[in-house]
Amino acid sequence: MLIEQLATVIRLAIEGLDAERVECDQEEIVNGNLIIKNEIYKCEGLRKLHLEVAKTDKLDVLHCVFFPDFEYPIPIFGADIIATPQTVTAAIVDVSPVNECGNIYASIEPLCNSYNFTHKRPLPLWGEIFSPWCKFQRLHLASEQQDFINLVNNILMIYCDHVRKSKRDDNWVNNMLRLDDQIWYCKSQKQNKKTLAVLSQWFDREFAEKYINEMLFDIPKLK
Ligand code: BLA
Repeated sequence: MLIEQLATVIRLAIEGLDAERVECDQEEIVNGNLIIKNEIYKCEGLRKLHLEVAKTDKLDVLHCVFFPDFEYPIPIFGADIIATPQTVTAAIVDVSPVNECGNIYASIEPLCNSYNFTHKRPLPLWGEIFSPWCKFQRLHLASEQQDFINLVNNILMIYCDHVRKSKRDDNWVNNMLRLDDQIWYCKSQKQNKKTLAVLSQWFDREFAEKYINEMLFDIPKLK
């Protein structure tokens, strides 16, 4: 199944970064038919690598964001998959730019341009945080689901190489601009009403909002 296979691809990438697991309060949430599993890691260059897999009888979700340490010239990796028992209604992957994040797009652009999916979807307005090579589509065909797994794997190979090679930037202005870009990324993601809508079906509104603000898109702290 797509979500399990993607989770495996992401975990292998995390292992390749020698990331350290960080304990969190909500490693497993069970609520009736709903099971959510959260894994959080950190490594040099990334303040938080978050993989979440949520399963219900109606909807499966994979949510993943690698948030950089803003003192490193590293972009944000993000992926989100929404699947019903019938099909994959949304599959999105992107390496989202921040100020001065090196020349990673020289490799990301040709890779992403070599994949063409048949059921493309338009990004919402808040999606301006994504790079021009962001992929967002439905995946009805098994062959396209496999293509998507290969694409994510290839993107992560480029991204993780970039993380391993990145050195701390001692230019204060660059660091502050990257901090600002990451805050803007989180704020924009919070404009996605669909995340809150689904979480509010699973939990009460207060918990859903806290989960979005503290677990999914917490803002980096100034050091
Ligand atoms: C869309 N996100 C969605 C949808 C749902 C969720 C139900 C609508 C699916 C559809 O239109 O077919 C729900 N996503 C969740 C929930 C979680 C989640 C509940 O991650 C977590 C528990 N969203 C992200 C990340 C990205 C992202 C990291 O969390 C991208 C890197 C993107 N999700 C994203 C986008 C849409 C979406 C662009 C489409 C929004 C739209 O069409 O308006």
